[in-house]
Amino acid sequence: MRVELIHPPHVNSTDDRLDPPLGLLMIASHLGANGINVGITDLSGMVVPTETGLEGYRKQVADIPYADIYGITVYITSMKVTEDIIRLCRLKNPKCKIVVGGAHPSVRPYDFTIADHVVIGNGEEAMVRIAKDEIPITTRFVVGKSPENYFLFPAYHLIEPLSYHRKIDGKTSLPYLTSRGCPFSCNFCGLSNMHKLGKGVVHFAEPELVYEQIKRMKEEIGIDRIAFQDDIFTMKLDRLKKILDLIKPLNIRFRCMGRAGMDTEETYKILAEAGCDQVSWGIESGSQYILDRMNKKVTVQDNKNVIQWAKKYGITSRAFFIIGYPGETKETLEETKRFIIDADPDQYFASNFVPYPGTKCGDYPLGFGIKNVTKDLNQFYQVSKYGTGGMTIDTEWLTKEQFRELEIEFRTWLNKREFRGNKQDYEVKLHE
Ligand code: B12
Ligand code: SF4
Repeated sequence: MRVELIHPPHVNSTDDRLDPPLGLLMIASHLGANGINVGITDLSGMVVPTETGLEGYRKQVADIPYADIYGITVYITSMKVTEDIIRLCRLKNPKCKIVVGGAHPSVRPYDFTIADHVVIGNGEEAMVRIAKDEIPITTRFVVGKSPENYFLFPAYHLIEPLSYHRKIDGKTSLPYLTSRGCPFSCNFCGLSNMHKLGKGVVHFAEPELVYEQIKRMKEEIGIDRIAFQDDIFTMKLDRLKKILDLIKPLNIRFRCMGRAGMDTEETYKILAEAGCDQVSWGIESGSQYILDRMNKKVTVQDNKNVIQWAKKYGITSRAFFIIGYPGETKETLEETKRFIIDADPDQYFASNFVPYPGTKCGDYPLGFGIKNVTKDLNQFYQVSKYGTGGMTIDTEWLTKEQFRELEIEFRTWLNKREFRGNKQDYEVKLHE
């Protein structure tokens, strides 16, 4: 019995080989722990020749090994590519079972008539049951249950860590998680719905386990740069202190995500002392009206505070913004500009608002003043390959065209700003 887990390429991404697919690494470690022979094929970094269709892919995926079960991770924007990959897997082994899971199948399982099983939620436990033949082939939708341990050591040995592009302070990094879940429920985000952990439920790894695993990453893989992928790494100050005290002697450099309104100045002091290179936050907007409409549970001042604290302790501050959220107008975008001038984050990233299925905005668009959403899921990306805007939508406040005009003006203004601190290669190109 051989299971092959596949990460499809992402056509519209600026660089789709930044990070290895952590979800598949977690599933693979559970399969391995259950004695199942598993491999990972990561097709990221491939230019997909859409013009040549299936023939084009055929050459590129010829290397996918023969397997009895293929498990594919699917983001909304990789639906089309996934369908092609599934056809090729069936050519490789006509008797294979196809399983899909991840962000999009978890919230829109009915979109996947082409797969044998669609896993909804976290995939570790479900994939083991499928591989052990405990799920009848007639059961198409499999709801993932909580695994006994959310924090097995990810199966990094199945990938080539140095082939990925994300660098922290000049050296290749690996993604790693110390918690699963987020207690908030912002209207544009589908996380709690996607992972089926239950509203507001968060699972935490013990600080000692985090220390042991990071030590392993250093000793066994030679990696001393970690991209903490937790939605909010800084969530509980006491726990954070314990983790940082333990890992400090390992001399790693890392980046993570913080949370305005929750973090204190002390958070940034202890992060800096432990080797933190960069913190990012979903700042989203400089307008309190927009933040409230998003159910972000944060004030403009909270957002400003975290940026100032990070800068005070020498940590690169990276602010993510969403533009075009329903309610956005020329005036609210001006407020965001004023916020950026005032708070002056070192780095910034603006994504166009996208009403993803599984989020409150995506599932109840009319309630949010969103109109005429396209059915073409390939359009659901936030930033295009060239760093310019992705999808635009009509809202009660702005038409697509009006928004695009404001967006171009905003991006032109933003791109003239200094972009400080360590950069990824694609960012060097975008900001040169
Ligand atoms: C890191 C990250 C990235 C990274 C790296 C992605 C990678 N190589 O893995 C980068 C920056 C490249 C990225 C890019 C994009 N991302 Co992103 N990303 C994330 C983030 C923050 C963490 C992902 C992660 O590692 N989670 C931890 C692991 C353990 O969870 P997981 O991946 O979901 O996997 C679990 C389950 O989903 C399931 N599962 C996953 N795959 C499979 C497969 C099978 C067979 C089974 C059975 C189960 C299963 O089991 C896993 C283990 O429990 C998430 C938000 C989040 N917190 O999840 C957004 C998120 C996944 N991204 C999102 C989006 C929209 C994008 C982009 C389209 C953005 C854009 N350009 O417009 C691109 C698309 C990239 C692509 N490959 O298609 C959305 C997805 C929405 C959707 N419905 O599809 C999310 C949810 C953020 C959000 N709320 O908007 N992303
Ligand atoms: S946007 Fe961030 S804070 Fe809000 S629900 Fe999603 S992960 Fe949590």
